[in-house]
Amino acid sequence: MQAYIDIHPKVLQGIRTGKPIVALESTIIAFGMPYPKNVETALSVEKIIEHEGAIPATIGILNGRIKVGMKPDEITQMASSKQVIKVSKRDIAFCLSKKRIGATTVSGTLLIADMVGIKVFATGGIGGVHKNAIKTFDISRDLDELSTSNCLVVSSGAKSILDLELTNEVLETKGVDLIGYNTNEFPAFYHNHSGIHIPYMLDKPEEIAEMMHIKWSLGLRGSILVVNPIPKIFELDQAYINQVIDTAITKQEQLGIEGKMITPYLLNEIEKITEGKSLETNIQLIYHNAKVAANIAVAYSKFL
Ligand code: PSU
Ligand code: MN
Repeated sequence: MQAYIDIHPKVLQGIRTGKPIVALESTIIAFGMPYPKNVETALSVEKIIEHEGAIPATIGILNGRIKVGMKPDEITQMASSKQVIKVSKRDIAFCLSKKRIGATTVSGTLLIADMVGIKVFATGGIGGVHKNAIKTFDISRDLDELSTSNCLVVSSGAKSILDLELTNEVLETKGVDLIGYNTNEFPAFYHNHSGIHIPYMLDKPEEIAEMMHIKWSLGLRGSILVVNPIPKIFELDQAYINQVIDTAITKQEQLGIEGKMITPYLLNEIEKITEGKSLETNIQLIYHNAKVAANIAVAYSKFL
């Protein structure tokens, strides 16, 4: 394994000594935001995690190596490249063998975090069941990887580019623990009103840490999804953003954008239509998720 993975010395030391670590994905950097805002955001997210007393570990692929804990110049290299592969499980070996730059999705990052033993991961939104999945079969690998990896993921739910009801059904089928952080409603990323009820709500990192400990002590394999609402002041109007999303999906279908480029296309299009408003929201909720994830990692470190 070591032949293909570089773990940043700080992260490695943290893993060995049971320090709090928070994994971060890189698809959000390469495909979720424009350059140079993506670099700025990625570095600020790391600062927030450090400020809360945890070690950030941005994960991606460079020069034929999986990087766990990318350095600022590596983040910048990925963020400014136009030749990046979006990496989930099936892309890892190809990307390494061809020494391409690979940005890991939630699923790719989860898989790698699990390989090296990182237990907490912060992201923006997870992938899920796409709106017309009944015809296209388009269901994100994220849901499968959530069911097989053993990690705690903090996200702001998922965007309504997805069918959030069906996404929740699949999360249940796959046995992914779902906890609302201070909420009983599944957040819809840009706003907090999906109408989907979450039975379990917790509001203290210590309570969540205890749940992690109990679940994995019992050998109950799989991840825990903590959904964290975006702070009210940053919420976008529900009717407005839903209309923007519909416009973006119509355009994507007309252009025949397919497969794994659908999500990046929609994110980009939404940003264009909202003239950057969606990007600002996106950045704020990632900051918030990073903070909550770091707090949970710190609370969980007493079990390590
Ligand atoms: N949803 C977002 N922002 C993102 C993504 C999804 O709101 O940046 C990215 C994540 O990396 C996620 C991936 O894991 O897209 C899912 O892609 P797909 O739908 O192709 O599985
Ligand atoms: Mn897909």
